[in-house]
Amino acid sequence: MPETTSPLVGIVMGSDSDWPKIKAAAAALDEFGVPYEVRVMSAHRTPEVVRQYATTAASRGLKVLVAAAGGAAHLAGVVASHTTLPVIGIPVPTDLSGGLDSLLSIVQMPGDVPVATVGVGGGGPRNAGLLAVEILALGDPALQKKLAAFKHKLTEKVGEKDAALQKALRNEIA
Ligand code: RP5
Repeated sequence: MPETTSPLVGIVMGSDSDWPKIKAAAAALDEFGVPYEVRVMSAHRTPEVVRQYATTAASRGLKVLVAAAGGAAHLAGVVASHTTLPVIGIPVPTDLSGGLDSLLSIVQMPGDVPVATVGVGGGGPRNAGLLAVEILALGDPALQKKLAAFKHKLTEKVGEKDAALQKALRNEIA
């Protein structure tokens, strides 16, 4: 994590048990050199801490909030209710249908209180980090350039995989 600049992204999670499942979000921010902070707080166990954090986030210079929780996952929604900053929700996988409970708790927000929800597991947490980077890049040409290079690399990588597959298929047929 970059330590010299103040954090632009706040990552909060309902429990420390969530961290191993969502740390790809932080890794994506690291990849782009975006400073962030990580906190554990719970909509149910520490509601006052959550309220304090969300209401002061913008004045502390944070620009995007990422909130991860599992099960009755109300953290992202509660954070969003207390701030005008964009909030990205990460549903944490659980034993109930792989985390369908988390997903529905986060994605089914009432109108007027948006939470941008990423997928459960897989590329979800990484996408949360990347989405935060994209939001920040709107006002940061240098970050925008890094994102363009990232997209270009993706195209190259998939192109290489396609070429390798075509070659393997030709060899199978021959
Ligand atoms: C949620 O409850 C947390 O986000 C976590 O996913 C889940 C279980 O928390 P622990 O019992 O492991 O602390 O609020």
